[in-house]
Amino acid sequence: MRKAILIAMIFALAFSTMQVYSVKAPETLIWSGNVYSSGVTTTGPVLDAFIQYRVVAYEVFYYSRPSYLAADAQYYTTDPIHDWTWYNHFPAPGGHSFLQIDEEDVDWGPFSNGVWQDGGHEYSIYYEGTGAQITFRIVDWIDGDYTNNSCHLPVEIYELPLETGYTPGFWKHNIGVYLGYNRGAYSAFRDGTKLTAALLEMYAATVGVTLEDAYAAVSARGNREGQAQIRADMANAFNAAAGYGPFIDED
Ligand SMILES: [Ca+2]
Repeated sequence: MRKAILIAMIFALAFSTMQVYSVKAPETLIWSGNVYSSGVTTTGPVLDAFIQYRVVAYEVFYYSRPSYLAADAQYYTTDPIHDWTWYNHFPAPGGHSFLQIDEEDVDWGPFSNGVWQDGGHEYSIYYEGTGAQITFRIVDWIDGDYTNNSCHLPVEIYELPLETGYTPGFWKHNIGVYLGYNRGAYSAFRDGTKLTAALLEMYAATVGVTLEDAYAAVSARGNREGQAQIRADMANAFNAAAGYGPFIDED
């Protein structure tokens, strides 16, 4: 009898451990590269359209090597210190970022100071693929002179865990394909399973909406809070119906 209880406990423990483990599925590193302060473009891999990835930028470069004046993905210092720990910092001028993606500025978030081993000057964003190669470049917003620059920023791209949900843009595209609003093909989930009309009909039935109404919700226009919430709520209702968690909403 005791043995039976012990076995039951072991099974219960194993099951609960598995459950916890499945929630903490890891991200997968799919690419790493360097972006040089010479201003040349670094081309990364093709990233699937409407699929979120995490992009991480590390370290610092010199926007004026002779003076040891450094910048990272988003911030720069005017203190000529040859060190990871800066005594002052300013955001890139004009709302820009030093490290751009697809030739556009990125909001890399709050300042991060200190040695790279402790995560200093490390920045991370979620990026939705476009079906094209992602590109990176450093823009020197300080003196515009690339001949006095030195060093590079390492960059990494991670695929998100399989249970992560999909964005309003993903559902808008695929429901749009179903309704004939978009030319183009159905997307695949991260595990490679391709969406179909039958799957979309099943998700809509589970959510309790028509695909026309779902489309209207995920494409709710405007940037006001209420409309973003409508888009997010409908996307996450479809995510749940498809067996996924919520998408990562950075707003
Ligand atoms: Ca420079």
